[in-house]
Amino acid sequence: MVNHDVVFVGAPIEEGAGRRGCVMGPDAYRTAGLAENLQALGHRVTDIGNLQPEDAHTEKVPNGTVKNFHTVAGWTRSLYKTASELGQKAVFPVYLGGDHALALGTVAGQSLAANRLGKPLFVLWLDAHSDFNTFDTTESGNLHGTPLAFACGLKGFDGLLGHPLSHPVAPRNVEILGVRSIDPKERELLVDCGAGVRDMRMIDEMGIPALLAPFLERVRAANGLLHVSLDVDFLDPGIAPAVGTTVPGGATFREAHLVMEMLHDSGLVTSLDLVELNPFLDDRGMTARLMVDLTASLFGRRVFDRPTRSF
Ligand SMILES: [Mn+2]
Repeated sequence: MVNHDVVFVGAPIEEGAGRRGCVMGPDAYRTAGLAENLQALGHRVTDIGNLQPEDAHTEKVPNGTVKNFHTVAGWTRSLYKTASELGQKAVFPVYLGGDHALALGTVAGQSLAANRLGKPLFVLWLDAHSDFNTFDTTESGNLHGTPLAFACGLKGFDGLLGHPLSHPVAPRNVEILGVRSIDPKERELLVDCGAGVRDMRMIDEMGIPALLAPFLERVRAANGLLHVSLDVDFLDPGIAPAVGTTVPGGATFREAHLVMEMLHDSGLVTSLDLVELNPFLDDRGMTARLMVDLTASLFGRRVFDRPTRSF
């Protein structure tokens, strides 16, 4: 098994979500033993602590619907800078969220880094939502519903970075898996841009391997880098209640672990977001522990490695 130099980047942003609590996410992962679990698998872990948002308060607010624009823009800039630096090093960054607005910075930064390394970036978006709204289409104004559209270079994100996005992700390199809630306007944007969308019905009818294996094969054939963005609401709320945007009918325990084990087997994943964990809504840490277990599967843990434990 490949041993990675894993770097934890805490991003306690909660201003992109509609309710408070994601600020506690990074520390919940630490408390649930994320570092210890990866170290037990032979990986080296460095936790650089929590980032701070840059100051973006002079930017013009794009419209009256968008919420907490200056704070989210500040986080986007600091995460973009960190991700573009880490993405060029021989390390495996794990971004501890924080709500999904953190991916405004991480995906764009990893994409810039991939370009500098001369490789295409692919993105696997594990989420109940497609997060493909723009500042113009968002109805809630919560910017955690926009990062994938921004990363793909859609227009209407002026002022977020302070400069145009130089290296967007090619939409055909994006695969959204597990989706079961899309707004009408973002559906149009998604269809137009050509990103891969695999909804829960497809998982029901075809199963995870038939959907995920062809995507991984495309990443491999292109000698690409793969960024995985794991939203807690990808999972069924019955096993993962600690998220502010639950949608019934999510991925089961077994489906989610299968995704992670296939990702590990592929050896293709180079960076990871863990987002939308809201510990304030958790039930005795069960969601934080599940996210830690899923991450351990992504880093190579097998059933054989798991000590039996009672629940
Ligand atoms: Mn999301």
